Amino acid sequence: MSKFKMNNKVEKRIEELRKQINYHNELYYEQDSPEISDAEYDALMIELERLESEYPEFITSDSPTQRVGGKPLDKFKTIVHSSPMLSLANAFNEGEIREFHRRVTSAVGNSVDYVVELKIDGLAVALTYEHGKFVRGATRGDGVVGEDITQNLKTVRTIPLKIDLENVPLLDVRGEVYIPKKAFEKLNSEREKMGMPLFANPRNAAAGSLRQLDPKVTASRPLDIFVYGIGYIEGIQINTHLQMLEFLRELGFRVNPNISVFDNIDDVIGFCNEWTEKRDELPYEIDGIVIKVNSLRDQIKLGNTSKSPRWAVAYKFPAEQKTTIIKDIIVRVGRTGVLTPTAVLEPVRLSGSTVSKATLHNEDYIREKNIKIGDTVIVKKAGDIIPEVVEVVLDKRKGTEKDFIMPDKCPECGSDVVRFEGEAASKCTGVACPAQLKRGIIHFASRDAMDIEGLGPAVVNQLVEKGLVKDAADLYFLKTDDLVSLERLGEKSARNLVGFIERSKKNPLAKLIFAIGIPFVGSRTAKILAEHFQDLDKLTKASYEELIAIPEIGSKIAQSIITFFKQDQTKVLLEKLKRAGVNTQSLKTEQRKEDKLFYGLTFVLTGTLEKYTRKQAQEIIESLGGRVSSAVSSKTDFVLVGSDPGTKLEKADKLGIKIINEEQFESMLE
Ligand code: 1X8
Repeated sequence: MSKFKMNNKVEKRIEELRKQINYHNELYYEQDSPEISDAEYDALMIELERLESEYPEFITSDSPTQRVGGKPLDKFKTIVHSSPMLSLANAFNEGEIREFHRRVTSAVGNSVDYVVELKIDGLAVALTYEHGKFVRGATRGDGVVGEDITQNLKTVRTIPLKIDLENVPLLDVRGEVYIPKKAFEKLNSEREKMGMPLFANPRNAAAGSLRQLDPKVTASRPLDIFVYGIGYIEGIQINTHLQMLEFLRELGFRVNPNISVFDNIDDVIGFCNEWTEKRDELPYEIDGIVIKVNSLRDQIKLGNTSKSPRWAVAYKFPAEQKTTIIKDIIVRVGRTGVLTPTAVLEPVRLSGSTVSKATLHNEDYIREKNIKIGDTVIVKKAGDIIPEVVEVVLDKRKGTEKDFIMPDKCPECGSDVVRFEGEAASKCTGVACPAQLKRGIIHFASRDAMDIEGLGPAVVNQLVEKGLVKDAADLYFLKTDDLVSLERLGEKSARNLVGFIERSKKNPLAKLIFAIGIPFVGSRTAKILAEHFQDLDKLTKASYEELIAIPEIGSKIAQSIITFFKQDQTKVLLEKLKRAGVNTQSLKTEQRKEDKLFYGLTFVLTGTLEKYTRKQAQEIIESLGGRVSSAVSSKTDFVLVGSDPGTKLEKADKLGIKIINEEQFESMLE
């Protein structure tokens, strides 16, 4: 037999084995009704692995053997999502669901269909398919940039490696990876036997498993997925969210079956109440119900805020509640000088962690809830994170409880405390209050701000107490010797810290804007401001009108920015930061998208390029603000032609579209 014929036979057998294995995978993982024994399944896999190792030319990235193909990584690469992975706004009760409905109907009219789905308590991921092949998978990360966990996601057997969409250049599917309850119990009991630390809950176990650098570890974990949306797709016409889910299901993705469509909000609320009762019957954990406007057209009309879509809301199940005792009420001074009374609690287990403090917000809150020191109270976690007192158990009052009195002097610096007319907050008036300064510096150095490694609370407290740092800019004038004088900081750490501080001078403008601590300006808003103004000086001079004209900046934020930059303290700080050499202008990557070279231009690639792969060319075009489309149309601006071009060239010619070769393309980049 000729070698050619032999190979042909091997290739056929390999294809046959892959088909069989995929078929049995589906029966096993999707339908829960296997037709063959585990041993028979293993035999198919072993034969396929043997053939592929003998004939590596036939290995394809979507072969079932490739699910655990990768080697351990040193760290994850980052991936920019095709569109932001937004989080959902929450509704904690019926009233807030109705409020959401009012906002929706006032924008799109009264006739609205809602799709309601279970909210899976796992980890959000993005799955990217190019021409039907799974090529990349990422965590949500900060919503804009995630971590590349492709190798790990390939080990999740219910994620298809290949889908029937060869003609679609790009599909980005969104879903939630989770561990079923039973599998979680089993995983933890195995870990207990081996003396390994236990996972607190299935969500933590799923997160820990996906963030393994060695995909073999991930492969050993019982991960599963439900997909619920599309971040990006080209060339497919879909009109409703429900159609999108059906489309995904037909492609072979796991879509949760517990979905309903309602044309009125009462039924939506009924669905939420029903699942609040039934959630424990499910084999996996859910933490709420997702309510989405069904029509994609209406979704577009409603749009997004900076954080979340306006066309969806997550109804969160009522939090677990426990009783405990308020042992004391202490006062904490925040970064902006606000005094926050905080309850010191008899420690209690609550929704997966031990709680020993709860915020009491302000004097009015304490009075309204009639809270006294020594009270027995019901606590829960607000938004599932922050411990909060729900109410006092008045039956348990003994008469020995004490009233809380807001101190009239700051507990940290002794300055007067004031409470302005019409405001709930009491504030420390000390301009040099060390508590405010400490919190402010800790914020300045934090991850999303200037990201100065090694500058945690312990170091900051000492720097402030020793008078070495009176504002954030002083950090940049610290010498190694200053730091060596601090407790628990050796020569080497001190030197490193000086290096980390120095390095932070080159941070993008957005980080600096977030770091200086303008009230109500979070990291996301800081990015928007950086992109808009490109220069800190321009931001400091912006007028109220100019600020509110920026999409996503409202009057509260605008006012806060104006007030902040008027203060003398701010002016001194910015002057010092500049003198220290801290970057106050946009880096290239922060350029406004309107200013980018290819903004608004659509490219089509055809033929083989010499200097770049298609992907590289696409990345260059996109990083400069352009778009790459797979098909030539009247909207195409340039067709970039390599050798052996296809029919796209003829079409472009007919439509009179500008055709460029690689050389011309490069000259555009100069
Ligand atoms: C998050 C989740 C969504 C859904 C289910 N579980 C989640 N954790 C769903 O839509 N069925 S949507 C979502 C988000 O948009 N952040």
